[in-house]
Amino acid sequence: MTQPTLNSPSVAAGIPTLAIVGRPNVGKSTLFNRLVGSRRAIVGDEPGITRDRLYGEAEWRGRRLRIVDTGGILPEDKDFIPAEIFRQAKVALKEADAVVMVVDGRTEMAAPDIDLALQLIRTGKPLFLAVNKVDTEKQKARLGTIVRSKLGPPGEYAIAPPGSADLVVTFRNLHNWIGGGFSSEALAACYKALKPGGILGIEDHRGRNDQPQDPKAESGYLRQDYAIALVKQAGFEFVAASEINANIKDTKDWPEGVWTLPPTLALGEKDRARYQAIGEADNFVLKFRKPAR
Ligand SMILES: Nc1nc2c(ncn2[C@@H]2O[C@H](COP(=O)(O)OP(=O)(O)OP(=O)(O)O)[C@@H](O)[C@H]2O)c(=O)[nH]1
Ligand SMILES: [Mg+2]
Repeated sequence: MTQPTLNSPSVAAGIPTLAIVGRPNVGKSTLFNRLVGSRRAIVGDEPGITRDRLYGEAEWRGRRLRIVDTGGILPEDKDFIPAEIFRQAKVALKEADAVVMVVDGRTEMAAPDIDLALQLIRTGKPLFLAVNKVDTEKQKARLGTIVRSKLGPPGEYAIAPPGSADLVVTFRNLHNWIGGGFSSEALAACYKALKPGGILGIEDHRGRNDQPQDPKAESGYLRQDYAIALVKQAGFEFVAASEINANIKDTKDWPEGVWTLPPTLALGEKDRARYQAIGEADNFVLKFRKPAR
């Protein structure tokens, strides 16, 4: 049984909250109505129909959930989506325990989808992708088959059939692979999965280049030159580096390593405002290529 609640965050305190986000007009409110079991959210054909956050309650496999519908987020075009809608979606994200990103399965994935996905990944919250507007068998066939694979010890390194992938991207994982002692296996798995000429993208916390690299990367930071050398050792060519996720305010000498900074804020309330003002770590974004032959 589902029961709508008042449009207030305090009503359902203690119940896990699921936020529905995505670009305008992808069907967020339609999903909300389906989950909440009512027509409370207005659904419409023009983008920007939902302007406020809307709360409802649902039950899923015997557990109660609070669901939040939000207005569409379009990261690169703040003029098109009024600032208030963007702000409302951010509030919803902040209070969410998990996030569903809805996309329109009939349109190509575009840069704004990737930007939004990156922003959502950075929240560190469990993230689910919902591909909507797949109405016919023909459209279903276009999506292909989705196969989940595992990466990591013991022995699970076949992430995709050999030579099948055009692109492999990995965000803030390389330091974990190094810490876990399986970075060469993981990089070899990326190499193997890629087609000749395929691209590997790596983002991670950039360490100071005036200090030696800890071979376990326990602070979570990796020197950019160290990362490049490691990936080259796996057979890749270095193509380019981007400063898109750089942060000059990050001095990289924090008591709990990179996790001192948001989004983890490992010290809790201690100096929280200071760390929030610094923001997330200085991150490198590196592009590599598997040699064409
Ligand atoms: N064909 C098709 N249309 C759908 C589907 N789901 C939703 N729609 C339509 O898509 C349009 C947008 O749906 P909404 O639920 O209002 O989308 P939204 O993401 O909440 O949009 P905003 O609030 O404007 O950001 C409406 O006309 C819906 O009827 C679907 O699975 N298939
Ligand atoms: Mg809506």
